[in-house]
Amino acid sequence: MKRMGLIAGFCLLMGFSGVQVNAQTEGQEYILNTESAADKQERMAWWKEARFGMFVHWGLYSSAEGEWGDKTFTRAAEWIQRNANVSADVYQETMLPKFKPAPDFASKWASLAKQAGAKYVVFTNKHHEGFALHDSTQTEYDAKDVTGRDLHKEVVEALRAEGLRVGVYHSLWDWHHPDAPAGKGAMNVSGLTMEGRDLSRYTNYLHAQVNEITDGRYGDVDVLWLDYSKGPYQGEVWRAKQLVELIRNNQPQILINNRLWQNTKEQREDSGKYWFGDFSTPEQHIPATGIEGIDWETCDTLNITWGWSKHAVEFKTSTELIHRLIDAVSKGGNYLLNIGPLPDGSIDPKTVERFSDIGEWMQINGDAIYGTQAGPFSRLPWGRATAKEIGDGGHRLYLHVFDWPANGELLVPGLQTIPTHGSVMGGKAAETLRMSKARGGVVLEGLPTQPVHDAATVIAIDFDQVPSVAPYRVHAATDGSFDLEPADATVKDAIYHDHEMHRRSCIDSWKANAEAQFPLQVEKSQSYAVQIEVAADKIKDNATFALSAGEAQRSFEVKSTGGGEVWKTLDAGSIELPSGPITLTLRCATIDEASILKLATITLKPVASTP
Ligand code: JFZ
Repeated sequence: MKRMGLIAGFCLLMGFSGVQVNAQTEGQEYILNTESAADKQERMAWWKEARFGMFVHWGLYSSAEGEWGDKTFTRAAEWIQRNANVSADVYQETMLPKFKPAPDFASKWASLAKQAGAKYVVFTNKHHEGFALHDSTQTEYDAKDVTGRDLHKEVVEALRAEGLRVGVYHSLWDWHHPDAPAGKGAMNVSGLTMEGRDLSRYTNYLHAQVNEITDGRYGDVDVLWLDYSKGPYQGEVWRAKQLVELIRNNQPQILINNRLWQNTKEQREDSGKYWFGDFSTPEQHIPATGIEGIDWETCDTLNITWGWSKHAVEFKTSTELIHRLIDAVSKGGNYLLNIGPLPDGSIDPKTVERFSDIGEWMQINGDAIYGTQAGPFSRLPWGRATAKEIGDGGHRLYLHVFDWPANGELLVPGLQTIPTHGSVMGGKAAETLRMSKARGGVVLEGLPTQPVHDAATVIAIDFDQVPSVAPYRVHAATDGSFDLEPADATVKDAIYHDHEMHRRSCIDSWKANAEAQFPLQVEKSQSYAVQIEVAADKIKDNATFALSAGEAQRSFEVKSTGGGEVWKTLDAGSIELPSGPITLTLRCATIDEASILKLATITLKPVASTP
């Protein structure tokens, strides 16, 4: 609904002034929260307890189902307006007649989230396409004007009815508004320019719509998920400071994500002042070791699109998703898992199946997720760990075992404190575990030979003190060989990438003198044959590397493998490893700058010693 008088009044009231388009970095100079760290912790408390949320991408774009004319989209189907390069007029004309939400779609979303064990839901109030689900006085491009229903209200009420916290996604871009960013540096349909556009009119509109969704007419808002900033369009271009003040004034307890700014590594690591928002938002990616000193939430897709596409048929399995939830939480983060409902708001069977599977796992193991923190291990060969304080100075570790040991025995490598009590979650009460120090850690014996759950079975172990954990070392497998993963290394002057969808974890961007150091526990001094898995391209002269451990050293060369995604295993000769806790160092001796060189696994196989 559009009421011009109200807007003018609102703008006067808010004291809107001219826009400062050049003040890209001003956001860095102020701190959004002047509250104490303790007050911030209190504000974040429910969110850190929750650990698991459901994201919903649903709007007009859902009705395109990933198809525009003869073009199809498997990825980012919510971007179809821009990616099929459709003008706002044609898009509106095509999409509005298709928008026919089912009567009870919102309660279905809420019960799916509830059943899966999610504690909060973030839904797209307005995505980049500009169509708003709430009844906006700023535009007729909203659900109320089109369908007669305030869909934002329907969703919020359905979520509250299930006891879920309410998060609202609101796009900073707008492909419908005639004054929104366009042209150079902006995310919009191509061919547009800023000519004739008045950005200050758009930021007024943005602020006014954000005010509508936070001023209390839809009750409390627990999270505001703004999206997103890039290059010249960030911070004060959105009049970020004023916007944040408006939001905090409306909802003092609200949590705001970090996307009013572009999040460079430096910005994320500037943890002393959290001007980047209340939490950081890695996307479809779980940071290898979490993010030190910052609250964060990985948002993730079931397939590779946020909005529904009938072409996105490859879904992660329920097991993969459960592992990703555990992985994020074990590193101190939250996990926000997306659904892309169908055009009428209903949910496809594959999505329902996965959320039900997660719910089934959470029924048994919720205590190992809710209210937990990052576990104390940098790496565990069989899974992950989360941690919790249990009162009276007691501590509990939850061992999430992905690969269940068939012999009833599990080594917790590096653990130096013997637990006072251990039990398998969802296991038989009668089982008693024997726990003792051995093999550089604690060995648990008497485990059931079958896992409780195929994706992950959790063992809860209790301590009457903070358990002590020795730094991680790679141990040999039962056949005596070592499998070194990129994640095992401490990397200097090269870059470690953990596994993302369709990519493998690797170390790349090697410079001369760059190093990867692997901590090993070698039982027996002997010679090992070295195999190295690489993908390499654009290498003019061969790149040369040196592998060393103590006195032993071995050099080898790497040639192009025929492409940056073409993986080959190369023999790097053999090396004599001393016994004990050792560091195996891989150093890049020479490399030319234009080279692409990715290193994945290193395998060391014992060479039968000649008598
Ligand atoms: C954004 C949206 O564009 C996307 O549709 C989805 O809503 C996701 C959760 O958030 O994705 C981004 C955000 C930032 C960049 C790219 C995609 N970026 O900075 O390049």
